[in-house]
Amino acid sequence: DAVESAPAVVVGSGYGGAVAALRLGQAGIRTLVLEMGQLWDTAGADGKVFCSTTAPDQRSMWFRNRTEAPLATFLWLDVVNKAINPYPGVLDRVHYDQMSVYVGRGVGGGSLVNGGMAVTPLKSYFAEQFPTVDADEMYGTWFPRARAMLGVNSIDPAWFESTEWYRFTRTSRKAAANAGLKTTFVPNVYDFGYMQREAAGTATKSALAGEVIYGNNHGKRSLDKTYLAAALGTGNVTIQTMEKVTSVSRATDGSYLLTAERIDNTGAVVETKQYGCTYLFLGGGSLGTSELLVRARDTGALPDLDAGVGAGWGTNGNVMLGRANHIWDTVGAHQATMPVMGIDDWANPDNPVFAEIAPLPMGFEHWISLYLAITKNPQRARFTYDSSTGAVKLGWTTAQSAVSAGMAKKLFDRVNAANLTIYRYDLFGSTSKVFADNFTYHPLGGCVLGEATDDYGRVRGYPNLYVTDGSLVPGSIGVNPFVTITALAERTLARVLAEDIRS
Ligand code: FAE
Repeated sequence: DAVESAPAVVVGSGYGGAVAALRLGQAGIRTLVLEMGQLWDTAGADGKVFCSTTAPDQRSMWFRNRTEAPLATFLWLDVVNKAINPYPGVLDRVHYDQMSVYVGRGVGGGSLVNGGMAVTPLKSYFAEQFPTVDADEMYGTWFPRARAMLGVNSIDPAWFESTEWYRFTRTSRKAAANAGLKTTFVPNVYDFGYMQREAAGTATKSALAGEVIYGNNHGKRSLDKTYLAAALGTGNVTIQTMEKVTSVSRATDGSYLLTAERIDNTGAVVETKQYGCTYLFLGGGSLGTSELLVRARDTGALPDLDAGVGAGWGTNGNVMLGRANHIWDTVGAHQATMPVMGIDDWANPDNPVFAEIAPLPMGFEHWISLYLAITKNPQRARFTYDSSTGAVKLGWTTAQSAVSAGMAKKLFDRVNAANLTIYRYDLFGSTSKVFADNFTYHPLGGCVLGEATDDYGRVRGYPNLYVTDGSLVPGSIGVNPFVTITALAERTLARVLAEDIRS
């Protein structure tokens, strides 16, 4: 087969991949981005690119017969999920033995489906997680650069206090305050000016129309509108879609070889392609990058990869839960899909938790306060290669999730006690399931910075091979992770361009 060559190849177009693509393109380096999902720029028969959470169709999920939303049931009824046709939809739920992981698929990766919360971690916790990284430089240079490039903005506090669309957040804030807990506004990449126009009826509704985990048609500054648009604008970057990289190896001259499978809308492999490059940047996310490298090491394709490849994986302590409010504490039939506030109890040494106040836009009053808690769960797991099936498995166990659930319970027992409220028992599929600790939105680790790589994301043992995504983060960062992933990628690219490529 013919090998298509480029000086640089980037695998994946999420945060890590997008930063690499832009900075390489700006440096004048011809760069090929390989993305397994599709480019989301074409409207369907309904005139929309993406479908909403309330009326999901084939665009919602990655090759499924049925949607798999995080909230499985309402009043124990199977009313949330819908039958759909298998199609390369935008949200995937990857099932491992005892943990499932939500990830975005498409040009922009997770930025297409996430809640847009753009949170910079506490400096002290960042320094704890990345002891070899200069935290002053991160907070002085790379975090500000990431926030500016991502288009981070904040909700107007006066509008927040008055709009019906955030009543659910104000109700949760009151419940937290009654328990003596601190809440804090969190910035977002959704354009709040646009959202105010949605509320005023002068712009097409998106965040105010239930759009989020299956994509936003308006208002969201996803990576295809920021980093990737700028990358394409350099004229040096090409993005190939619907191509999944399945293996990586090294040629005798030290260049890298990749195999990619191009699929069609049915998922059938229509072409197997070979790529060659001098510089290879892995941005397939914690799952994608870890899988490629673990397989490469354990099949002997890249035998010198460090034993740390595949290790240090965590869920960022994610747990989802709902509380039932009193009849007089309404949450509103109208809810914006972009979270703007969290309960910040991270400084509590006995039980550090940061819990985002999550929307549950069902179009009617349901009195539910929903939360996505980020707990400081110290448990970590490892990816392993199963030579009998060729699959890469994740060793995370139910018992490890229980640690997160226990921490979330400790915090929300306080909230319930202070408010004389109870949990919702009907949301996660079975009567005993109050804490949804069996999935995560925040897969982190598998190729941890300073362990499987050097302190800049250079993969140990393999010159010109770099990791730029969430697999660098050691399982926990205490807040929603994409600002950290972006800032670390900016730092890596600056260093690599100066020391390895330009010189
Ligand atoms: P990611 O964005 O996952 O990008 C990886 C890309 O690589 C994807 O486009 C894949 O399709 C592609 N890919 C993977 N493997 C291959 C392969 N072998 N060949 C070709 N392409 C491949 O990685 N984070 C926040 O900070 N704030 C939030 O509000 C927030 N909300 C979230 C809500 C949801 C529903 C989800 C799922 C996630 C949320 N996150 C949030 C997490 C955030 O989106 C995630 O940490 C980042 O997207 C991870 O960035 P990476 O660059 O690591």
